[in-house]
Amino acid sequence: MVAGAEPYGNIKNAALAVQGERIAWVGSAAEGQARAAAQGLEVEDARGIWITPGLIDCHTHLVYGGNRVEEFEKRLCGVSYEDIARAGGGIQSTVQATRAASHEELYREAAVRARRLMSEGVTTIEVKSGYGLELAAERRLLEVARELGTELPVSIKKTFLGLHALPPAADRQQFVSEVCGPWLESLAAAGLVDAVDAFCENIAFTLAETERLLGAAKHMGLPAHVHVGQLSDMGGAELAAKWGALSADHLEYLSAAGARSMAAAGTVAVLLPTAYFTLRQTTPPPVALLRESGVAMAVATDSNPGSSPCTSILLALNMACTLFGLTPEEALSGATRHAARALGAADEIGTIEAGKRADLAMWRIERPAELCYGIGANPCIGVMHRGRLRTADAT
Ligand code: DI6
Ligand code: FE
Repeated sequence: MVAGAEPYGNIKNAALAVQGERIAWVGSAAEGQARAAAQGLEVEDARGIWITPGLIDCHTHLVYGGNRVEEFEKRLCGVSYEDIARAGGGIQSTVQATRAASHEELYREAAVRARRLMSEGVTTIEVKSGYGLELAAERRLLEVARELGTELPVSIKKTFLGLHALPPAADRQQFVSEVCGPWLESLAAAGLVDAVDAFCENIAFTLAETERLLGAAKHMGLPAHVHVGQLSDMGGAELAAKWGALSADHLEYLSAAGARSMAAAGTVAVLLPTAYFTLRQTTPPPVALLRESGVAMAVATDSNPGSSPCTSILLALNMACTLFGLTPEEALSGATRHAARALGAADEIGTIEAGKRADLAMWRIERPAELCYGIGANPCIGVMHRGRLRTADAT
């Protein structure tokens, strides 16, 4: 998964050198040995394992209180996700549980989920707020996200999902104005916002409301992600492209014009197959259209209590192949180089190249497609994060 000429960018019999937090050099084992001998470097024999870039989960809602298992049961009795949301359940019920939880509880539960992802080779996780819906509660979620990154050997990207759901009894216009004005300013000033996000959907926020957040973010020099086309096509992909969003996420409902505009803007399509699976949706994202249009596709877990109670990036890769028809090579690119692009971090992570961060995952597999093939298998035997190695036993 480097710049090698083989499929997956593979280099056979490869070696790499790490210095501090960075990859210093990548090449053939023979050359690596010669260099190491000449410079008197310490050498570790990886003995036939596969090394990939550390995996990147570029779309999660990892920090929240409680769970939504009752809603899961309701859906299995025929009530739809939209009906539950309209009746004040769904996101709103997680908001209540989140507000009721202490900082410590939120951290503890999110850390369990983060560790599960990390045990599958994940070295970077994007974490969205969005279950607070009031300034202090949103701040707490972003602080917990930041703490995950300082306490655990994983890199965290913090996204302020200001427009996730309208609090009950709130005035729409006033809420949107506060989110896009004082809330965003205050959270960004505290260093808690790497990017913004909005849920642009018929059960959530309109194009015009989403555009206000995108405009405010642009004004402050902050990048954006947007949830679009999960349940309907409202033209959100075009809007994301118009504002140069890093990513448009979900995209089950996407027109050819939407895909074209994303390609032109370089907006990455983040596909979330475990959410599609959980909601038992039947219209997959138009992968052929995305391919033809030249839109980069990332794959993520969307880990959240409602539509994707999933903490397995490998399951997301499997479902990207089995449900959406990605090739295993596309799926793996989706959790490495394209996920890095979706986070605006392609210079730092996502491939094994000299100068990039030494974030690596080690696997006991025969060929890379095995990372997409297994269901419930975890062949990860070690992870390096910022140049520091830990083996599976130590995680
Ligand atoms: N789309 C999603 O899939 C999550 N948020 C969003 O905007 C689901 C949120 C939830 O149901 O709790
Ligand atoms: Fe989401």
